[in-house]
Amino acid sequence: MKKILIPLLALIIIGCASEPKVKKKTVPAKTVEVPSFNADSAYNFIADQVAFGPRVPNTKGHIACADYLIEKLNSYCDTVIVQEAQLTAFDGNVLNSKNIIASFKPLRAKRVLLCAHWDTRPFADQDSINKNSAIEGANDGGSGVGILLEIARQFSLKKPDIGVDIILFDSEDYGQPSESDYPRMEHSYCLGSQYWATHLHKDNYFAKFGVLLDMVGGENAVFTQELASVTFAPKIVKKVWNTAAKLGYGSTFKFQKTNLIIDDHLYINNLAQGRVPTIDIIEYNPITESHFYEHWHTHEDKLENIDKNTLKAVGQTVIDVVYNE
Ligand code: AHN
Ligand code: ZN
Repeated sequence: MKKILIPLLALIIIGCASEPKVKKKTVPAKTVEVPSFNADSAYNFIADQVAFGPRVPNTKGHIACADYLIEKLNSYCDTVIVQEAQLTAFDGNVLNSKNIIASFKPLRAKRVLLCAHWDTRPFADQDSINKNSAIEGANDGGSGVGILLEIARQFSLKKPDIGVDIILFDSEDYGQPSESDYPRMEHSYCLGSQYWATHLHKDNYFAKFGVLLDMVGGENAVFTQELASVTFAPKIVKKVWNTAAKLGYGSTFKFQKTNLIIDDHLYINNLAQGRVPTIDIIEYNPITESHFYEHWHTHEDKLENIDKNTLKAVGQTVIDVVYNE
């Protein structure tokens, strides 16, 4: 016993004696100050959009809202590119479309993409009345953009280390209604994102991942893990849902897998050659037949039905994800 103990003690003593007297540098745990997402501000950005009336392509409200979004993003971001395109809808109308692309640190290689559609639906085909008039689109169109404008405002006050692109896609919601006299057209939704994914605003564009926000302002909304998101970007789904849980939004972001949704993320994943694995944060409603937001494509999709708690849960989660990247 002694034979072992003595050399061991000697080793320890020598070890201690040879220890330099300078304080050891401890590697600080990676803690980043994450800005607080202001849901009142996001709500006001939705109110601003709604005040233009429906944002249906080729209408006055659409043109005026585009100017507003470009001006706002120009005031917060380093660069703004407007990608214009004439896109033919299922009914033969040519939609004068604008994808609005705003960037922080446009030259930084390490970057992420945040996106939402900004146009609104020209019909209320899920309503029982006035089916042929355009919806207000506070949630479906307004909410994702409202959150992204508030995120842009926060990033202008304190820039994240990585590059960030914010894309507001146009002509997402001019899709063919399920009951339609026109011949069936595949891929009639998401025309703006289909255009972007096949005509990238920069050659060789690449982002580590993308997050799409769609119908992110409903009262008591729940967000589940949609199939295309889980298939194309499983790690991003985990990252975002784990972040939400960490922040205390576990009852809003449910670890439940749900069916595929045809939305902008599907075209980014399918058409942009794997350059941006993208997830969709979109309300899943277990009660409605469509499983979409209860007022989806009806005239009840209006400002008074927007819930600031939902905006906060989504906005804070996305900000946290970006700052911890
Ligand atoms: C369809 O309605 C086929 N897909 C959902 C895409 C969408 C419409 N998101 C908002 N409005
Ligand atoms: Zn819609």
